[in-house]
Amino acid sequence: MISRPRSVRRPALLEADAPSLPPGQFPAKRWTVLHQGEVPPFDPGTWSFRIWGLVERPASLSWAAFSGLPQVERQGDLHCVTRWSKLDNRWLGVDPGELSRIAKPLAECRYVVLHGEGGYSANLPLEAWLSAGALLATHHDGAPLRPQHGAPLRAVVPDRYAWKSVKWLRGVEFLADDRPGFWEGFGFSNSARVWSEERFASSADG
Ligand SMILES: Nc1nc2c(c(=O)[nH]1)N[C@H]1C(S)=C(S)[C@@H](COP(=O)(O)O)O[C@H]1N2
Ligand SMILES: [Mo]
Repeated sequence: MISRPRSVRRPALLEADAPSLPPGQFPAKRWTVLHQGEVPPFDPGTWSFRIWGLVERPASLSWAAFSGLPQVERQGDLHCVTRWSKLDNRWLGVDPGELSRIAKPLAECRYVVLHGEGGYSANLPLEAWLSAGALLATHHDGAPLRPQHGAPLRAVVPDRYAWKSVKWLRGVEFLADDRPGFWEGFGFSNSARVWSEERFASSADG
């Protein structure tokens, strides 16, 4: 699969305003809230984070244990397929590689499925999950995530459309073969790369 180059023709004014704007997106003035269903409650006493599938050591971490993992700060934009982009975010959270260090994915593992509260999910190649600035975020711009934005934990995958940035993240499943998540099963792109505008499913989708 060949991605289109990053430079895309767009009006000079827009480019100056938002140098990190992918094709077909506009910068949101406010941070939109977008999701299926209700905002789930968070109880730190019963919350757990599961790592399972094709791993040597499946794990279930309490909120206390998860909070003890090393944290990193990372910039990353959210690009919704409905065309708004939330730019200039400073996230704090856990590097996805940390989960691999804990659970040790087997050699044949090639994909992950990110599982949110209540059955929402999104799939990614393992490679994409472990690179490109992805993060398991607990904080945004210096403050804990707000409930409607995924507290206590959300995925941030800046170079894929934001439906892959699963809010209320409760686990990661490691797989040998790809398996579509929630929107990928509804005609949206499986790969969902933002910079090559992979919005909808097509034969070139991978
Ligand atoms: N659990 C869950 N995560 C989700 C969604 C959802 O419906 N459920 N919607 C996705 C979509 S389509 C977008 S655009 C972003 C929006 O994130 P925000 O509400 O923090 O802006 O969340 C993503 N993560
Ligand atoms: Mo979205």
